[in-house]
Amino acid sequence: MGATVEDTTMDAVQRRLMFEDECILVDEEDHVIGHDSKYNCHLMEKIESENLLHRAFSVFLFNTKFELLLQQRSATKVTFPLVWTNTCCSHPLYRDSELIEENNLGVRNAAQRKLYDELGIAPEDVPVDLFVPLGRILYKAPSDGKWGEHELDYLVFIVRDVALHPNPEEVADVKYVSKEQLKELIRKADAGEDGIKLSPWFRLAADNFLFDWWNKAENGTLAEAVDMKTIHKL
Ligand code: DMA
Ligand code: MN
Repeated sequence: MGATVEDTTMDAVQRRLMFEDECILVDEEDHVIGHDSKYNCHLMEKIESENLLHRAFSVFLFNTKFELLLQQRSATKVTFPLVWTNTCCSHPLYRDSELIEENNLGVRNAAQRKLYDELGIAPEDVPVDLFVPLGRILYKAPSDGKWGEHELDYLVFIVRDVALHPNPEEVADVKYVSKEQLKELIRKADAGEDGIKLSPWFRLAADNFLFDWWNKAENGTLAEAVDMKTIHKL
């Protein structure tokens, strides 16, 4: 599909990524079946008419006090602008280094790349071996009428103290939260207080897995939570 008049209002940086980033298309069992532009993969019309599903990841980074780093997406993001979400979300791209399935290395390589792009976290601060992929969810979520997500999303934890240099093109704000502070944020989002909005994938992760996994990370039993066989259809 060609660009429409409306697309010319898209932020230039985000527009470039929409056409440069080539996402990995998968079936509902997460087998690679092809690739398509980030643009096409996020157009609701294409998602519905061609049933496009792409691979994604969501990183949850904790400091060593076990506070979770959240980001607020920038106002220029095409999908879900200004919503609060987990540390970093993006897509492994259709390139050799990010297609490696052994030990989910492709996803871990992509996570390291985007933590630098979005939050300026040095790759040596987040070695790929420290990422712990815990599970996969499959979900669909409209953003506005035109854009949305239909993803097979890898949920990945990492515990590290890092230096942050957020990229304003991507990130409007950041903050670390305790479990209690996150519960309060969720309450506010539900009540529509303070204009707080949470991303749909973060909400699904929080409702289904996050707090249990967070406890296990603190107790040193996170390995018990790993289930990379099931794909949770949420
Ligand atoms: C896409 O995130 C991934 C998920 C899990 C929603 P995004 O829109 O932030 O991607 P990108 O950072 O590549 O624009
Ligand atoms: Mn996506």
